[in-house]
Amino acid sequence: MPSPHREQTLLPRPTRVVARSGHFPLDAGTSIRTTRDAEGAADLLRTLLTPATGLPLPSSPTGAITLAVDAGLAGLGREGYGLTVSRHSVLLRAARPAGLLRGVQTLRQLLPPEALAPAAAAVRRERWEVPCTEITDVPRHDWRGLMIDVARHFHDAATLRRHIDLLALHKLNVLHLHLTDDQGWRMPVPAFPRLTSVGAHRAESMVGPDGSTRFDGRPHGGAYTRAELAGLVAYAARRGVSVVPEIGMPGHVRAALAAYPHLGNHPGRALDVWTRWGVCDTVLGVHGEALDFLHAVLGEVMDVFPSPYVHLGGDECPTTEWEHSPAARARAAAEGLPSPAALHGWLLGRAGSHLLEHGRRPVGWAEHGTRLPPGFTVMSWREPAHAADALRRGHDVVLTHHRTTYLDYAQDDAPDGPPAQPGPVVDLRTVHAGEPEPVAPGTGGGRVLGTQAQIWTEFAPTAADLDRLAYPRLCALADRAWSGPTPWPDFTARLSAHTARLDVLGVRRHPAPAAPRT
Ligand code: TNX
Repeated sequence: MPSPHREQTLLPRPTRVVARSGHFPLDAGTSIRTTRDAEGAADLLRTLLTPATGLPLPSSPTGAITLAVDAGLAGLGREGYGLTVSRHSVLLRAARPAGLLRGVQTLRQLLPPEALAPAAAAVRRERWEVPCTEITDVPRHDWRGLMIDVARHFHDAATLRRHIDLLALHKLNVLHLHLTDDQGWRMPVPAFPRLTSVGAHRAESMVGPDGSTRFDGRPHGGAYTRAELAGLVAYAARRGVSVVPEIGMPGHVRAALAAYPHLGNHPGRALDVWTRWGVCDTVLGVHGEALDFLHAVLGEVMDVFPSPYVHLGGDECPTTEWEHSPAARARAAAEGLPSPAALHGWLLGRAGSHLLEHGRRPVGWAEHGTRLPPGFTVMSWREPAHAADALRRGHDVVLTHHRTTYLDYAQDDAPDGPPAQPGPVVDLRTVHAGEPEPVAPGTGGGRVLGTQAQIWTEFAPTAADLDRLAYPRLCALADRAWSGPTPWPDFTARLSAHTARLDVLGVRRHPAPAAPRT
């Protein structure tokens, strides 16, 4: 017997749900009718349901399931949708194709959890029942994402595709890939082949946090091919997920400098791909060759990733090397900068302008004591005050405060828990509560685009680690990002039903208690 209350288990919570009596039967005879621009959503529905249910769900002009793009529904925005399930028909409508992709996930969650099974675990039934309901659903935020750091530990394309599927299930729409860091460079750039032949491999890894003196003694490495990245972008697009690439600069570039030492501030000095965690002193040079390098890398990034946003890092950039380099000091003076430290903003400004000239938008991490150049979208990770400050200065903001969105922090204080980034405990309830949203100042100010979770992977070498860190905390972030604040008991009730979906999908989740904390 299907649960009569399945519409109460939807995660994220829809804006408005009216339960009706009865069920729509889904069986071998059910077909899908589409209007123009709705074929992608029909394909996704089949991709998701056919392997588990065995139902072919062919397209037909008389299908009982209608998927319709109707520009007249502009009030639903880019991703909103309306879903009406009655005894004889299902009508899913949206103003834009992206809205239909969200509605398809809702329709999937209205089925029993077994309907999410992979083909190998398929349960064959003659008929599946969708409870009758009327749903209108519009997201609170446009940017609802997850960052995965594939630099500290490489995670292959198959693992990322799985995460894209899970993001889509939760109506998240951004996969931010942290592709480069001191410990590894994961994206090939044809003009600079050593970035991956050398920069993608390190000799060993530090065991334990920054400052630890223990190493694992094992090499580590990996890089994507261009075809894999292009495939990932297409796979994500079919599910309504945008892949936002991050190429970190001017700090966090040691892997690139190990491959090409002349791009740094000490051309003759050989560097290794870093084997430690923490903040490294090595930063990019500010000479012509370094700028040419950035242009080549960003050109390739823009070729592979159609995302309107490209992340340029900008975090944790020590300025000592520039202060001691005659060439950098000369550059600072020639540019009229008050000090070599100001080269940080200058270099980001140059890279950001290059993106803007090509119709893309630069994104950066907010840092203490330095401001991102105009035109940057700001990720405020250190302090909530950075978000409010950036908004006032006209930047759009993505809320990424470490205390509520860093999923590399431990999720409970169990003394024998798996190794985690030292820091505050970020438990399920903390993620669900989030940080109070800053109020955008209105005219002339920026906009809060949304929020995203971060998985830094110093302590997450395996695919199972990613699952455990992301789930169920990412469910809480998704709920907040799509629905806005929801009451904790309401969230936990929906999560405990939703957990059955995660289990059918084989998610190796953290066994977080779904019951309210006392
Ligand atoms: C800070 S957040 C970093 C990362 C680390 C992370 C560990 C940010 C922009 N930089 O480089 O991986 O802390 O939690």
